[in-house]
Amino acid sequence: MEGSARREGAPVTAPTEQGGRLAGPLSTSVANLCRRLQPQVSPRTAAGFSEVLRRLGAPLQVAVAGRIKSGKSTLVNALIGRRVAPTDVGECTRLVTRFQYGTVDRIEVVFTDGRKQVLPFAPDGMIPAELGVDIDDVSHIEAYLTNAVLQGMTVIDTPGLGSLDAASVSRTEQLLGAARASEEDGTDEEPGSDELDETSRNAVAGAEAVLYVVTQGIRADDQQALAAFTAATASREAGPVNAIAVLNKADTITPESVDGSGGDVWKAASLLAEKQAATLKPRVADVLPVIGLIAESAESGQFTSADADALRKLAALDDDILEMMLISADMFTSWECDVPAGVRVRLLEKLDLFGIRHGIDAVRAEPEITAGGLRRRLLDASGLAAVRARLGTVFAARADGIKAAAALASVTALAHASGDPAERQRVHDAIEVLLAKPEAHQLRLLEALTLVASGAVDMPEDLSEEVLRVGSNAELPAQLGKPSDTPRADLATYALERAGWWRSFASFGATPAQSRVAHVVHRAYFLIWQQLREPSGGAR
Ligand SMILES: Nc1nc2c(ncn2[C@@H]2O[C@H](COP(=O)(O)OP(=O)(O)O)[C@@H](O)[C@H]2O)c(=O)[nH]1
Ligand SMILES: [Mg+2]
Repeated sequence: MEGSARREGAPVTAPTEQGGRLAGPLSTSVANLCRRLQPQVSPRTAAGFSEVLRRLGAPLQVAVAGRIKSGKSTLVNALIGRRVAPTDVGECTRLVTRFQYGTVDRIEVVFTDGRKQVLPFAPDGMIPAELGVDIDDVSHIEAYLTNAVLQGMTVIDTPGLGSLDAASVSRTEQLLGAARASEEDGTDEEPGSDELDETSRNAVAGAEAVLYVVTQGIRADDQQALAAFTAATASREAGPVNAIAVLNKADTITPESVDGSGGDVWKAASLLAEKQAATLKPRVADVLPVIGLIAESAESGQFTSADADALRKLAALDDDILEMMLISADMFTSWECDVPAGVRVRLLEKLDLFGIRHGIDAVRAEPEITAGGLRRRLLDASGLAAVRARLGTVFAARADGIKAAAALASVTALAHASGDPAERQRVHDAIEVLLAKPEAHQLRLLEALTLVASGAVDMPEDLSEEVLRVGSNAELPAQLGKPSDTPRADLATYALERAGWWRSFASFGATPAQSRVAHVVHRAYFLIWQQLREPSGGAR
């Protein structure tokens, strides 16, 4: 791309804690577009572009969304590897908290008027559940943590986007927007950002990707909840490109309630997750089962050697007694036994009954197992590794495309908000020029995918599935819907065949809107075919 891509070390934005690195070539071209346009637009739009530039240089913004009590904060802690977000109760669970990378651990309360106040961590290292300030004046909380995970993404914990009442949805949406407006540290280094008005702010506000947390009780209206996320992502639809869903609390599923589970909790969870994926399609590609609570305890140092000792003692009990105790939480804590009731309550809080049983089984299978070994067993049982892997392949690998697309959406929204038709046209033209470049094809594909996934362009089901497959997979065989060990020559033949098919569909079979999508898909197949023809493994 233009030579400036090489010099991306040069500060694109005011220096931030994130270091302002662009995610890749697509982000770089959008950044260049913003910089080129800045002198040609009104000061207010230009200020908006500065915001877009700053955002492009920050890690991917991932919002964790879902109903209240679906276990969002628990999962956030598991992902960060530190129990820092309060769960369950307390006023903090009603606020948006942004977890971002910082060189020193620090929490700030940001007030609606822009004021900030540093907050001490609670003695247990968490964000205090009660803030000691008037919560009605609070916009959101910023948590800067040294945890490495956050170098790759900023995690936004939300109170309850998608909860049933509209008021709480809109509060979350607003907070996500407001959070954006004052997220930067050292604002004064950024000339012009003060000129940002509300409309412009909203135009660049919001998360870029979403981790959607559902539980067993998913209903049709969770579709609505997913749609509600749109407003929080700067009017960009959440689709399979930038949304991942997990079925949390897999441990609480009664396997008997799921046909074909054979009484196995994890099997039941997988079956249920598949069903939910069908309900949530095409907004998410699939749904991964996970046990956030066990993941959190295993990953954040909550599971201690004292807990391991307690599990060992429990493992020594008679089967009959143990079975009785594991019937319910009440039975488990109230039964007479050597392990003090307080210790059992703690175990229950950290692992719940499923985790306790799993731990006991692990001890019985391997009596010499260490506390560390047990912790790893529990982590394995939580399903977190698969979620992490998915975050990596979906979000990390696509951060460039996701960020660039979100930035373009913001740029368009800013131009619209300006109310100046000439300015709007200028921006529009510049975007068209950018999108016409071959290297921007990935952006076009993401756009086409989003149009199809959101239903904005109607496609026969098999075709929309194909668009989703080509657009939302990272590996070539998966893009083509073929097993990963398919010979390259076969893949190439197939890609070429589909390229031809989509080209004729674009010309003959399609509506104008379908035709636009079809051209993009044709080109995608063609590029895949080109890659497959390259002698060495250009596939990755
Ligand atoms: N059994 C079980 N409980 C969980 C799990 N994840 C979270 N919880 C519990 O669910 C409650 C609500 O969790 P929280 O993370 O605060 O939900 P949020 O409102 O979505 O942030 C807490 O008591 C958690 O301990 C899980 O995977 N299994
Ligand atoms: Mg919460």
